[in-house]
Amino acid sequence: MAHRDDDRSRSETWAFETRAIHVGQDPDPQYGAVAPPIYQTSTFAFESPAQGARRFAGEEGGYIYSRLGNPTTERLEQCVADLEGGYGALATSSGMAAVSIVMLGLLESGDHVVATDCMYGPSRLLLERELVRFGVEASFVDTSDAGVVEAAIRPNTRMIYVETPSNPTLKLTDLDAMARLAGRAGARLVCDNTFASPMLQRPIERGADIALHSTTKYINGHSDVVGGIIVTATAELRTRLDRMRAYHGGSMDPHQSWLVLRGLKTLPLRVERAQENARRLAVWLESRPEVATVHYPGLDSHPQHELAQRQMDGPGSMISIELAGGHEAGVALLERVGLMTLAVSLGGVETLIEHPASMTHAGMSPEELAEAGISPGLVRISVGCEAYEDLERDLEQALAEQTRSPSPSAAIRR
Ligand code: LCS
Repeated sequence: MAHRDDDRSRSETWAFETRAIHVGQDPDPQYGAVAPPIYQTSTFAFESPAQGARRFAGEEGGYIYSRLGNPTTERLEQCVADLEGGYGALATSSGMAAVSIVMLGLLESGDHVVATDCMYGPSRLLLERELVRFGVEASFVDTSDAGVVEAAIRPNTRMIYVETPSNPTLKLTDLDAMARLAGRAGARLVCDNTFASPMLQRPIERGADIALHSTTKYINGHSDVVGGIIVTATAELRTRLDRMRAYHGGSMDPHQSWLVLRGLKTLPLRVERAQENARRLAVWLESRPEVATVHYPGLDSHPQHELAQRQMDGPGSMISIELAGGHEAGVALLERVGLMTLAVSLGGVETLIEHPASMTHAGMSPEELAEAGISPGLVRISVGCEAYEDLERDLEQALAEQTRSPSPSAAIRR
């Protein structure tokens, strides 16, 4: 099962890099295959009717049906739970399945949630436009200010939901402060840890009840799988969300799990390389006259640089910039980059660039976007693992071109 076992005691002496490669990834006991087998099956045979009955009654371990559990998926769950310092994990068919299983599994009619105002658009819309139909209320506030969160807490607040660093503004939320507030309020602290990955931030070690991810991003890292994972601090939470995952139906499938497990082995290498590129690119961008603001927690100019150093093991590889020329200049940049790919998503080995207000966060109203600090000219870059010089050269030519002539689409509009 995907929780602490004998493997765990061995892993406690291992560094993060070693655990990413070995926890849950012992050679296959049947043939010694070093790469874990993909148990590509929907269902598992019982030896007898009595055994089937015992498994359904929970009196005997073993597998029943892949929506409920699968050996390949459990290897991934064991590894990510270990990397996050959690009790156990539940892999899901997408990051949004992880978000919705956590919300559906833990919230009841009459409950109130305090959530980060600037977070991945659909996570916010799920609370704001859908769960409201079931009597769940949410306040979206600037969770980077603990005082604001404290003031938003009501007697019926049952969850503090944070995304740190936030998508796409790279604002940070102080997890120690949130854990204290949640503890006092009798609420659960849930952290979407997608932007940091367990390599750079482990919310459960800071008192969160749940850390969740879109494994589509850094954990898999190759832009070839959509997936998610929920890590719980306790056995009780894992049991509760395991039940909700069974009803919700958003379990990760074995082939998806195998691919994510393969990507996970190189998480430390990829994160280090991409972060090094991002650090250099952020400094370079800050020096450019075409760029008005660079949002990157690794810069001294980031308002929460000190918190980033305290709470994270590195600032990561997501950068947002606002161009001096506003929206039009942002669009022109997107049109002129060559190496960087114009696409949503993030956390892959290739550098991606997008425009949040019209793409990832398009479901939010202009007022909500303004409140969340997502300006019309904000451009988000997921820095990848290419050679740094090639990335700088690509942005250099796209920005230089901008000062020479207006954007082709701006010309068309005129
Ligand atoms: N949480 C965060 C912080 C995300 O960035 C995303 C997806 C999700 C959850 C949902 O995960 P999914 O279901 O897509 O696996 N973020 C995306 C983005 O910024 N661009 O495209 C998807």
